[in-house]
Amino acid sequence: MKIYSLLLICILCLSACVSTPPITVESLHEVADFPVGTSVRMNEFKKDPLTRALQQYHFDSLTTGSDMKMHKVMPTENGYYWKVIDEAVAYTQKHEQRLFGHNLIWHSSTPSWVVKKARQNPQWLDGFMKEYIHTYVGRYKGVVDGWDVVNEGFATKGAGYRTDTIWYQTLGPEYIEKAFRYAHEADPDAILFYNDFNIERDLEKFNSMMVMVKDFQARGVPISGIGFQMHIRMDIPNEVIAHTLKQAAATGLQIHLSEVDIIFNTHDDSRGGGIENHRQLTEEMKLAQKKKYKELVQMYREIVPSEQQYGITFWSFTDRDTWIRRFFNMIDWPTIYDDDLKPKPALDGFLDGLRD
Ligand code: 9MR
Repeated sequence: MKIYSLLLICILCLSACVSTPPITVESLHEVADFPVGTSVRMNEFKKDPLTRALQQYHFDSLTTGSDMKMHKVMPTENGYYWKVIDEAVAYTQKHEQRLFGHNLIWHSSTPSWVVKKARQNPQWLDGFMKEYIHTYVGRYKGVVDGWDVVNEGFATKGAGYRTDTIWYQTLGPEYIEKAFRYAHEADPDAILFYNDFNIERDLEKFNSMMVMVKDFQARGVPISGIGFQMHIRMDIPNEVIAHTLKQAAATGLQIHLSEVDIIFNTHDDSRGGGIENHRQLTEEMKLAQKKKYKELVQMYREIVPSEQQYGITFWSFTDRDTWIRRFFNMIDWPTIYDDDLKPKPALDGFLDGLRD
């Protein structure tokens, strides 16, 4: 009996040590004067004490990487699935973090039953969207701080709307405006974002988005922010990023860097479309990435007026968990923590950018 008790104590001590090693770097959100967040995948996250400890230490905002999308909220026509979202709410409330809602309408997370039904009966889609947004945003009114109302509504490359989506095909570009109006009706205080990728570097795409944003502002469509996903690459020129950030900030809207990571390799934005120019992360590359993170944070702080700084959110904060490897099927090291959950120079770069 004694031996067993001793063993149990040893195991408990060991697991306590493993789960909470001392964190020796400064806390990002404590140094920042705007919210700093990360995305997490709730099911893995809740079973991972070390990642949770780091998350609680560094961040005061949380986005779920997948759990709040339509294919998770309404996988079938039979009803809503709130369980994991409620867990995210409980977690953020317990740890005094902001919960960000990603996302309401996205071509890529529209469940197949919705596509099928809209094809059979186009009249149905608008009413469905209204009910979905009213129910969902209404349920988390005052709890979810802000929403990506429409995600990636513009074409992958160049000018114009994304047309390969049931929303555009059925309702025309007006689906975007409708989604904002429905979200605002459900929670008039929620901060409502249009969110997209490559808008910091593809000027045609950025300009298309800006035409829409300015039109919304002129007509009183309730948009409150622009989300730059900011999945960038080491060689994206700072001048281009600064230019787009400046134009976006001139709207007076909130600016969220909503899915930040910085890669070395290249890809063509399609699943499996990665090109591995780099197979190993050298010391030189780590330092270059540190500099790029610092410059990104500096640009955000210098260009976006403080009252418009909604915050910076990482899209996973460890190389172990990055979506880049899975989606593009290639190696890369885009984040601030390495595969062993050790801080990288990139983390110091981010802190330097916050301090300078
Ligand atoms: O990183 C997310 C991944 O875990 C999900 O499986 C995937 C589908 O829901 O979405 C990924 O996140 C995407 C985000 O929602 C929108 N911008 C691009 C992100 C990476 O694909």
